[in-house]
Amino acid sequence: MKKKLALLMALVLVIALCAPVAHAADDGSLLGSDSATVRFKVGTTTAPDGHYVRGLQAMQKLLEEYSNGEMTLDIYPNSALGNESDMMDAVSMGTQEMCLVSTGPIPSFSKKTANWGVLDLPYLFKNAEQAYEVLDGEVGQTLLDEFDGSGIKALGFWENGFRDLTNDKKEIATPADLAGMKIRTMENKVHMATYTALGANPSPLAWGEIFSALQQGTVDGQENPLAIILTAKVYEVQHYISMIDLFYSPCVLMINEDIYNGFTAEQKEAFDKAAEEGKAAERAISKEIGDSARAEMEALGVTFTDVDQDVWVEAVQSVYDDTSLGIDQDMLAAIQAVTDK
Ligand code: EAX
Repeated sequence: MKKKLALLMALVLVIALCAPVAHAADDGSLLGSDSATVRFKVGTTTAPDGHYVRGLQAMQKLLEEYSNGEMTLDIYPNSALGNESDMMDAVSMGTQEMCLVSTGPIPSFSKKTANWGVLDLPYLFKNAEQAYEVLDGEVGQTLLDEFDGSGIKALGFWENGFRDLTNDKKEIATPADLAGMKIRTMENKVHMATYTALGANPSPLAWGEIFSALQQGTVDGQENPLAIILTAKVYEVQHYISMIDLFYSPCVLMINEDIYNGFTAEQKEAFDKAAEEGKAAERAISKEIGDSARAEMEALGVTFTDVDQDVWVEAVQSVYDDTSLGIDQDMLAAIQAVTDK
């Protein structure tokens, strides 16, 4: 009997050792199973407990499952592989396999991707469902296809979220309260034009540089979805949050184009399926973190201000008329056909 039990325990141990297990490494990366032979380094600028990384972990698991353990992701959070525009360059050149980045740097990536600026317009979508309808539909596919031949295969729209405003000076309820304040924006000209229209002084910076800028007071505020503000601990240095929901911010999963085009039919099927289901998982996690973020930060002493968004919508209308921004009007009309329904 004892012998049988010992044998059983030995068997359980062997199975446990062979089972693919993802694990965290000393450098903060979240590596896939050791046994996988086809591995992709994927970078994000966001925190390990944030929605980008948890979504990628969901994809990591699915990819291992669908490829029967052959393929995996090695996830590098917190800008460990560089800022978003550097990672896009690295993926296009093949020195990094994958990244999950916000759309902020995309319009300045290439001539063809300049028309992505339409997605950066303020108050373009009223809710996430409208955004999903557009981004998962024809307009989204047209935008993703603009990457063809660039070295990057853009796979799909994951979620960053609606962007709200933080600062450490005072409650901000109207654009007038923002007058002259220095606000960190993404390195994106439509976002910068929007803050200029609101009367603020936009200061474009890569995400990795903003924490110290906020701490040292070289900028007064910044904007990001609540899920990012919470998981990146921005609330430690910014004690006021205004619920302006100014932009809906998607993020995009990217892989080096040669790697993607070199997949066998089976690898492509496994990868596409894991990426598509990873996207759905990530959007759900984004909602879950976002929904509880306000209460969590209120409990930590952050002051939230609900604003009359109509006043803000009105204040940014000039951005829609600014022809110097090169907004693709046909694409805007196609998006508004959905959002005006
Ligand atoms: O992609 O730069 C930003 O504000 C982004 O929201 C962040 O890096 C996540």
